[in-house]
Amino acid sequence: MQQIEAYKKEIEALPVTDAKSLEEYRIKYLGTKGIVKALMAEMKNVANDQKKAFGQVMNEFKQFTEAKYENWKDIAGNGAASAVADIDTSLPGDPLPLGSRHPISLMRNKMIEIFSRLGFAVADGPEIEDDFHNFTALNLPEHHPARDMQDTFYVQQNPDWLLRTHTSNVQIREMEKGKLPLRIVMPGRVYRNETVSARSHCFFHQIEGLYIDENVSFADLKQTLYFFVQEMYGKNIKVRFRPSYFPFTEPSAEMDIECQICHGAGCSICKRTGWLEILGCGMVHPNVLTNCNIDPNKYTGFAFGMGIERPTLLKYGINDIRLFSENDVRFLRQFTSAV
Ligand code: 2NL
Repeated sequence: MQQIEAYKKEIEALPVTDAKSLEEYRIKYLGTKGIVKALMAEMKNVANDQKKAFGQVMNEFKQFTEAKYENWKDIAGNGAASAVADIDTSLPGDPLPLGSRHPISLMRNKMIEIFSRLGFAVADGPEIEDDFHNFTALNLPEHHPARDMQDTFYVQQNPDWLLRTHTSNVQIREMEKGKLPLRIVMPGRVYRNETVSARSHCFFHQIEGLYIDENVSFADLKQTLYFFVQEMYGKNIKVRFRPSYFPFTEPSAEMDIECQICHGAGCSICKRTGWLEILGCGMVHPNVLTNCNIDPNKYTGFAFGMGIERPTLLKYGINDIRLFSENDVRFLRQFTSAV
């Protein structure tokens, strides 16, 4: 019994820290030729009247050595050592869950990518804008319906501030910098005070383009936009330009593509016309150039603007514009992609 007490003291002082010292401990105390087994074998030499007391001390010692072993195995030894040995580093790692790109971002990135191949850089600007950069500089006179309170969200504390109604404010700011020539696209979010429905929202996305240099012509405008839709919808796409009006361009036009649903036959999507309107464009109005300190006798330029939501709805067969901003993961997960 004194011997058992001595063993206990020895065990308490043991520096078991790694797999090797743990294994040495196991063999010495718990192995088939170990101390516990040897003490058990002593039982037969113990006098009958002491067997019970010795048995109790013996059992307690056995439990003590086993508990120590389990405890050490958890902290120091076996866990770490065998975990290292069990890892096959040649196996591929656990896959990380991929997020998904928003469909509006997918469409916007594709548009940017096409224009970047033509040398257009991406420009960005504020969504809260002053009246000058959103309206006045763009040749929008004060009585113009686009400035009506019904369409525009104004900032209550300062009626000169508003949420931009198009991304043209960025073009104005770029022109103001005075570095020409300029060849840029402006993607971004814009705001209109409209009733929210399946077809329209009070905020949406737009991409506008601007090219200003000496001798930029309407032919350059047409060929640039024709290249864009060919890259977007395929080489055989049919297009048409219709005369139109915008205060900031003269002349102005709208470009239609052959309806992607009925291929010109006429359906509910194209309102039986066979054509889909996809963008507005024109030669930058001389007043706009003058407002930005650019000499309209030396420089000309073209500009265009298109919405991103509508072609995205068409491309993915989505029937409600509100899905874009509801953050429903069942909707968003359908666009999982590495791009
Ligand atoms: C549309 C039409 C357009 C522009 C945007 C523009 C900007 C400046 C000067 C001249 Cl700074 N033009 N932008 C020009 C024509 C059409 O957008 O229907 N957008 C959705």
